[in-house]
Amino acid sequence: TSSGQVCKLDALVVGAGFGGIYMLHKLRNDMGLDAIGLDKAGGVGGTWFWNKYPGALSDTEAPFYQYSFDRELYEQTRWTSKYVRQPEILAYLNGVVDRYALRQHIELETTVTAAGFDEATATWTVETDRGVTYECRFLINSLGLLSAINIPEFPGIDRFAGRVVHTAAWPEDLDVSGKRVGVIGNGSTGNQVITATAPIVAHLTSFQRTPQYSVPAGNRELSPEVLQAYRDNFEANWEQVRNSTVAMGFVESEVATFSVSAEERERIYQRAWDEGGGFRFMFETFNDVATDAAANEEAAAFIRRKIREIVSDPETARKLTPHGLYARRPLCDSGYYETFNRPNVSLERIDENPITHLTEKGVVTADGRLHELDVLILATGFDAVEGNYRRIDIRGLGGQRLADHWADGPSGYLGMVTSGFPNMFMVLGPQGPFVNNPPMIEAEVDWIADLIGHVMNGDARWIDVRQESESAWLETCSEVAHQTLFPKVSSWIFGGNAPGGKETVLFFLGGLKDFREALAREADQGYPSFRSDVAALSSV
Ligand code: FAD
Ligand code: NA7
Repeated sequence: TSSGQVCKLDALVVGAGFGGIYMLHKLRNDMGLDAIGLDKAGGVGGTWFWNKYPGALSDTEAPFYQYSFDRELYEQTRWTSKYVRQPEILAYLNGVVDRYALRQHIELETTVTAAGFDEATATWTVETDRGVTYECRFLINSLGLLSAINIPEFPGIDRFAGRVVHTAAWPEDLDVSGKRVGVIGNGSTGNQVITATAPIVAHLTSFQRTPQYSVPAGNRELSPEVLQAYRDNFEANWEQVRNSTVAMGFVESEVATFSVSAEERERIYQRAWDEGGGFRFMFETFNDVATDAAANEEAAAFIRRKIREIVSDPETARKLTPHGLYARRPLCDSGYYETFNRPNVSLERIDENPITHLTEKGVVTADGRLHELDVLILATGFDAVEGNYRRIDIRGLGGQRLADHWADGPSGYLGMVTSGFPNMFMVLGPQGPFVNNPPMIEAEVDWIADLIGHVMNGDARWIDVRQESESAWLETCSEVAHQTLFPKVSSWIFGGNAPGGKETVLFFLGGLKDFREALAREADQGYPSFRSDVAALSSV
């Protein structure tokens, strides 16, 4: 395709990560549609193409951080460790693209800049930075929920003579060995990059704004016997995943924290600590850690005691110790707190002593100290869920802009469609479930494909979700969220972490089982939440 060209298609899939790849496979290979994929990246893989920082690792366990729609593919996949390292996931997704002959149907280094819907022709016209225009009936955005990078403003950052890198745009040529490195941010990513780089750099300074609760990942090699057991139990395991809450491949606890003795609690926390895994610690120990403040405090206090035991310098331990609720995405690590016992690692609490500016030589904090650096790593996260949508000029019925429709915050019925934008779908859009992503992506893509099939088999040219259904779903998501402790703590789960963003309900926190039931209800009843260009969808 060359500049000025107009390319006509049945469907266009934007984004070539876990979501976009499966969507494209579904549309092309199962439904026989003329569909292509686009991605602004130089390769497929989405998250796993971009996040090449040292230490990048899944925090879903390997057997469940993959697709389940093709058993043969599952049987062939040979993960080497309990959590999967970024290069292995990237290789896996490249393998998937080749297995289903999708590569020649994905245009890379192509950014979608605008998309507008024409009611008269029921066509989306999609503009790209390459000057190529795509015209399609169905537009499926799979733009990623943790993809639009967040770069906060630090005065003088342009003057800094060293390198500034964001973890999610990690340059392949960057080797931090022997360098003086600063890391801003200590979320899941900061935790990983700090732990992985500390042993190889000359000096590492962690600029920490908020201390975090983290438990060991317990990462270990997966033996052929263990992998075989997962293959042998394929059906039962995935059935369990799809009918669970966080869909992580373990059985969530049904035991309340205070229903057992203090000794028994300690034993259960310790067992989870030894087994490893952040989601396990939060959801496999007791059923109320994420919902009851007193139960949450018991789990948090256990982690705080561990920090005091692990970190030898009491002042460093104090700086690393979080207070308050344990209610962000639960972290796990490969020796994060231990890293601060290293002589070449220092910790600056920038809540107590903020960064004022950068000079040519490094970062200056409020106490006047200059922290000289060769490389500054921004592990400052993402403009979650909505970020990439806001970067495209999307216009629906009557020329309405998505930015205006989402003026009070992003909204998506069942996380996948938004009113006034007919025949447009979102994979992992706003108010989808907050769970392990591959099984939820499969649930969403299958549902979108079914709905597209339903429209194609009928008389309607387009379908559009009713505003009242979208509003009701948002209300449900808000109610469910407020039954948990998550909204009481600021984090990307509720947005507002990126400049200009505001806190809003971005997820359905009711789990995958309930979400899948909502999808099935909508489809089984003939899509009552939708209207179409003919009177009602049920008449198509
Ligand atoms: P992505 O993989 O983010 O792909 C979206 C793609 O859209 C990107 O390649 C982007 O370039 C492209 N794109 C965006 N806008 C445009 C545009 N305008 N034009 C063209 N292309 C565009 N989830 C889990 O469930 N378990 C984990 O253990 C886990 N670990 C993670 C670790 C890290 C470091 C990160 C960052 C995320 C992790 N996630 C994890 C979340 C992860 O993003 C999802 O699991 C999954 O990879 C999302 O796939 P996706 O296809 O929806 O989006
Ligand atoms: P997160 O979890 O959003 O973490 C971002 C980190 O960056 C966190 O420590 C922030 O501190 C810090 N941050 C952000 N902005 C600033 C500014 N302006 N100044 C100082 N520090 C700042 O992103 P991650 O990439 O770690 O993880 C996101 C998800 O991706 C993760 O859950 C995995 O699923 C993969 P704060 O805590 O806000 O004070």
